[in-house]
Amino acid sequence: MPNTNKNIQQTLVLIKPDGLKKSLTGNILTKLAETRLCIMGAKVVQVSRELATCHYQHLKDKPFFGELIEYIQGKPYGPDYQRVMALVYQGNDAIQKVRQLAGATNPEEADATSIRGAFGRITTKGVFENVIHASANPEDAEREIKLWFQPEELVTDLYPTKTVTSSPKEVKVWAS
Ligand code: DAT
Ligand code: MG
Repeated sequence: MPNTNKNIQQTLVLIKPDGLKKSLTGNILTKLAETRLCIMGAKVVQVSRELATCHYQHLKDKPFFGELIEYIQGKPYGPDYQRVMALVYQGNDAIQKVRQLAGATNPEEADATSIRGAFGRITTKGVFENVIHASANPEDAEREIKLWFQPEELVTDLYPTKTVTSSPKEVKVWAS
């Protein structure tokens, strides 16, 4: 009998500003499509300092933290690239499959055929421009997906939701 045990996971992927600037979006999505994982949500985000700081909170005491926050915000790349593409993938062993494609954190140490190995670099300031973020474990994935996406931005409720009444506030709609 074939082993049909499934380990369905979700994972957050960010195509970082250097990936957008190097026109790697299509290339990366094609590689990710080979995993046969399912896209549950996708959007382009201009990353606030607050969002960047929350995302990388585990590194806040590192000497490279300041540069890392500027990098994920796309500050070095000019206004057209101050954004990331954020995606949520779901499927069997999603976390390990995407991490494998992404490669090691340090692009110089990453497998040459991985996304980071093929397209990443270390800047003269020591920033790891490693093109892509991928959640490292299920706990990180849940925290990161909840940080980057609201429930209505995902095609299904990946985590329990609740309905709240929000106080009236102005919202922007199309003018016509
Ligand atoms: P990963 O992105 O592989 O999960 P991480 O969570 O440890 O790795 O670090 C987040 C990012 O911080 C990483 O993608 C690049 C940067 N970074 C990590 N270690 C670094 C270092 N020693 N020097 C410069 N940047 C580093
Ligand atoms: Mg990480």
